[in-house]
Amino acid sequence: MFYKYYIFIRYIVGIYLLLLVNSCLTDYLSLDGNQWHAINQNKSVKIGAKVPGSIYTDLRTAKIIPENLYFTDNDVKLRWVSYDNWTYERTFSVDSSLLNKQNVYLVANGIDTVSTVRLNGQLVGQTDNQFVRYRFDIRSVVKSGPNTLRLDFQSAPLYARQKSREFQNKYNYTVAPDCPPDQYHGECHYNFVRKMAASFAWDWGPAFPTQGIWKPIGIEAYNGAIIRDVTVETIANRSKVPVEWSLTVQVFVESAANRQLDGLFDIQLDNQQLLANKLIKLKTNDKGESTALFVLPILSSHTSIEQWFPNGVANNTQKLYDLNVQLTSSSAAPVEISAVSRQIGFRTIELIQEPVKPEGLTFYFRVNGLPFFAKGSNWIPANNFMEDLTEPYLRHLLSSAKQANMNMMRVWGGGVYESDLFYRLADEYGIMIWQDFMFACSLYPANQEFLETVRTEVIQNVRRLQYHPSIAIWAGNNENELGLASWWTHLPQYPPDYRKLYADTIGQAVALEDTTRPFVPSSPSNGLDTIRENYTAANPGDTHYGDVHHYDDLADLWDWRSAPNARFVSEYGFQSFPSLETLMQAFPDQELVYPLTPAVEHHQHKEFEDQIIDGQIGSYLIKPSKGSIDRLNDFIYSSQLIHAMSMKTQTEYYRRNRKVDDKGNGHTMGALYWQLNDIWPAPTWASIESTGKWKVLHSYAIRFMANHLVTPYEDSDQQLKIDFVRDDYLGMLSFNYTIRLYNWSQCLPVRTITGHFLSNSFSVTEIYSQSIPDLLKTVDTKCRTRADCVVSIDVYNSDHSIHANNFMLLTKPNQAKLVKSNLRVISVHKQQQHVSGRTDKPLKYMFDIKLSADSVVPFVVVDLKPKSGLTGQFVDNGFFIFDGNFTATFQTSDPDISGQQISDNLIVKTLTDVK
Ligand code: BMA
Repeated sequence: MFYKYYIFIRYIVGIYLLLLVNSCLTDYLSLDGNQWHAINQNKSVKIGAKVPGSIYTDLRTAKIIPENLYFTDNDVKLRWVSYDNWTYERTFSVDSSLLNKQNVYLVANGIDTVSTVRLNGQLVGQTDNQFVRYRFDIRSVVKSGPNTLRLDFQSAPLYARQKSREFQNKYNYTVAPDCPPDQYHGECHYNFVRKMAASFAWDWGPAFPTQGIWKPIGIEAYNGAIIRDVTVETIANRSKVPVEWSLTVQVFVESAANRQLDGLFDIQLDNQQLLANKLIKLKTNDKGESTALFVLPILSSHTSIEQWFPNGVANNTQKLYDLNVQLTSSSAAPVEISAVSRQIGFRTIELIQEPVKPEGLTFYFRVNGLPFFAKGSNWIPANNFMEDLTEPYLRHLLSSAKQANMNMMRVWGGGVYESDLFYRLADEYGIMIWQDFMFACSLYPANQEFLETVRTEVIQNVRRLQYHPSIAIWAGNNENELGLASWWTHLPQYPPDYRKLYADTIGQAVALEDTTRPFVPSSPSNGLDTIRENYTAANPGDTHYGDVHHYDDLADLWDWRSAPNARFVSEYGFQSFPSLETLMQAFPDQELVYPLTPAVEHHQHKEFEDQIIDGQIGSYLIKPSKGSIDRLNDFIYSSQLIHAMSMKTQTEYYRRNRKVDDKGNGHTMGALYWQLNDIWPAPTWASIESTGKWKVLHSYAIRFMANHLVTPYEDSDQQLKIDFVRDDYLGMLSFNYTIRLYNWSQCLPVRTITGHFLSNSFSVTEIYSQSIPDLLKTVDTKCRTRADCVVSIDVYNSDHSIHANNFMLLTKPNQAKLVKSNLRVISVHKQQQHVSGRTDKPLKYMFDIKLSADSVVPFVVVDLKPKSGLTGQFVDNGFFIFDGNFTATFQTSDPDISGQQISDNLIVKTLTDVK
């Protein structure tokens, strides 16, 4: 206690002394805002512009291009924007105090992408990597009076084409692939420009190859030095109870090149002083960088640290601590202070790859020493125009992931390293991040110039993001090792180029910058076994090792046996159509008919995929007939059910398959479906539409990713088996189960079977096994065939604090003897209690929607009429009504929505409504 006071008093005295000698903060002049102009090459267009921003949104604001950039084929119609070369320009003036500083730098956190930077007509630098922060020395150029900053951009697709040509001329080979499939309406050679690959189009999104200043830009001026980044390592001493931690803090400092400086460092954790006035002699390298490293023990007698856990794991707390680091440049006159603040979490993370019999290695994560099953999805860029991405929308996406019981999300390699806000929200919501480096579905050049810019990109982004407790793993790229083994096998240069990039450049940089996390060279990869095979495995999708991506659109998608018995499935998916409400944002009403029109097909980038969706609907459900908007709605409804059921089938299997059988099958410890979010209104793999609306899949994910899952399945010899999966660490518990067999035509079960079982923490337990024909025989005429009946299962623990339920179909729905039930809405009521989060989170208002039916009703979808103007989500969807009643929940953050409005706009749909 006394020590605490001593440190505190010393700190206060220190600050006072500093102020006495006239200290000041380093200067920062922001150049963000709307004082910019954008001008095209022939100067026919000159408009006001905004930073951070991009040319498309600036032209939209100026009303030169339409408001709705994602409308029908605007992606193609507006491509001229990206073929022009744009100039961004603004004037500004500076204070004389800034001019007198020894170091004056223009710092651009993100330039998109290829530009020449001039200040007052003088060249100060060039940029060619969207993912890199640039720092240009402008001390001798900046002046009093008006200054003019000008960035001359080059068209990114034209630059990429030119770079690819130059590469071919110089090295005599091309770097595959050249151009995307025609259906993408995309641009070629994204591998030759360090820019969001998906901005050249993807199989789920349009090409909008932007130009502009996409992150903050400004002038930093100081005499001493500034803190650029802070990285941390939290090391647990688990032999002590409570666990004692040591915190390693590395401070990255910038100043002029090759300078010696005295730096006084202060570090606080949640206002507790961990380090006071520590003098470090700093020496910058020729890039002007230096570091200071501190190892700070946190004794439990001082502070008892609460560990950070992912969503739903162990005690499920995402405790964050404020880490404040301050550097006082005492050799500067007057004394200067640079201070940064980071929110950190205390946790350890490990990737376990240990041999298993008969073949292979495990591949799973341990957080704070506990194994957890990674449940989640893949993240794509949420907008082509990052300036359009708002905090409420990001919160909506990440909190929706949390609500669906996800604990991990993969930031896929064809997008961007996401914003600081994105990772802060992931920290807050407990979503662990599998972070790809931004390389996807392509080979890349490996000449010196390219490797150098990648090295800078990796170092900067790892240092920027490293302190986030949410980040679990770094991965070199998306599917490039797979491509090397499967598609791009023809050139001897490719494997060595691949190794230069992912092993020698990215892998080595990560190893130096972040010792706290694992690195895998690619996704999918065989993990350690890929490295044993010199980074280019013959079969990177080997299910005995590492992670796999699994797509088989033509398979029997509702049969778990179509899924691979793999260690970790980091991608699996199927497409569906977004709701009418979302489609209406992109298409005029006359296009909203079934079969699909060419205008709607324009947003389908995957060849034959609409026919495949149709085929899958025909195989399980009822194919909608031709017609207007209602028939299209039938098709949307059906496509979303196929989608939700196929992801349910696979995910439940992956979770059951954690259990190892006597042949050594099992060990699955991760399931991240493809994909969480969308970029525009289109048929894609997403569970959340581009308007933020949940598809049926998202509601299903809440259940199939819940910590307690009861999962029925049919095994060989028509055996019905039911497993109970527990992801909690609550110890041995006792549970009861109730299995009900229903005839489709009535609400009372024709047979009820009960039982109980014990299961332990983090386990998979088989709770029931019975031959389906034998089971049906026991109810005689009520379930003469499989088509007559359906099964529901409930599991409870003794105090009912844990409840899981599920259903099991005994035939495909289109073979089942469904009856048209009298399905009706009984009432819509606002719940008295709102789900409130902390003050920084929006309130959620909940409504109960009571439904009633006279027989079993499968796949009930509740929705609001398009154009209702009401925003929110139905939490349950695609549900079954077994015993005549069901209460669905609607949640919204809009306090003004009333039960009556919901009731007036409610649409309830089931399978027998499809015409
Ligand atoms: C995967 C991804 C993406 C793609 C998705 C769907 O392989 O890595 O490149 O969008 O499949 O095809």
